[in-house]
Amino acid sequence: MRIQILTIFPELFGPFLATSLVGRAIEKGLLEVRVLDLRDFTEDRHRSVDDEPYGGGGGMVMTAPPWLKAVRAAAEADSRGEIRPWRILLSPQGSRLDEAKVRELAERGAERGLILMCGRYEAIDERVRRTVVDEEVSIGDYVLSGGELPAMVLVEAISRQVPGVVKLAGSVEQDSFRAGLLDHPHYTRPPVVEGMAVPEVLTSGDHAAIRRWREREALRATREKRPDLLEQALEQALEQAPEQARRQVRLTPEQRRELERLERERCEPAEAGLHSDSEIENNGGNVPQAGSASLRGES
Ligand code: 9D3
Repeated sequence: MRIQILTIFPELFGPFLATSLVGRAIEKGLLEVRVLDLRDFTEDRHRSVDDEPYGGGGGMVMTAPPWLKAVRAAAEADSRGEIRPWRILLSPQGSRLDEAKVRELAERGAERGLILMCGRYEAIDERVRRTVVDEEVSIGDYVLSGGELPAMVLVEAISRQVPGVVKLAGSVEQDSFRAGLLDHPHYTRPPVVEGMAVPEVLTSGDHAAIRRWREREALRATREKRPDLLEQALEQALEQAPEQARRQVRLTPEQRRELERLERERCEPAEAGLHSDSEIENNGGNVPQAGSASLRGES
């Protein structure tokens, strides 16, 4: 996949593109990233890319001419016959990036390449958006100083979708039961950390029990930290497959029962349900952990 980035701060991308997963993807030739300095497309002595806003008001606006030149040059460099690269403006006005959008952009990128346009200052002249932008993307509702970090976010997320970049860890089957849910807790050596032991089930060697524990803890984590994701999964189920929704789309019947059990548990006193952090700290290395004891007891 070919990605071109337009920015007035090309130096921000150096270490990012040389490091870790993205660095290896580029090394392996799975990904090609070209960073272009917008100032190279200016015509004046000062290489200026901004000016005062028509109509007044604070802040500066990026001027259209360098953008039009730069985007067209980048498109020219990566055109495949009639197909030109997909041009994305990173912008607070864009639609919010999520994993579905990442997959969509990864597909488009594979077909035609991507141009990522990073703005700075208060805004970009509207005529840029109207002439050389296919899509506006935001990475979330908070204020940054420009599109460079969002572009890196996009590059990293998209790289992970390129075949061969991420080595497949865990089975597809394992992944599907957690689709739309948060991950379960993880543990590694040493077995005891400041009095906190590893849940017994994980060292039991009982793979079916481990699977059930992980599934349950994924549900618990989602309910506790991102209840909106559970609602989303159920909503999607109702929209996409009204008939099957009751049975299952994103959640298996077992998961549904588990969720109902967790819901009941939430209404009961704390000792009957989750162990608090202090209990875990004070249990001197004894095994009961994050709810595993009570859930074992119930089933
Ligand atoms: C405080 C300035 N804002 C006035 C309402 C407008 C504004 C202009 C330029 C806010 C941010 C920026 C620079 N940000 C981006 O270019 C940007 C961004 C972001 O700030 N948040 C999340 N995603 C993105 S993508 C590009």
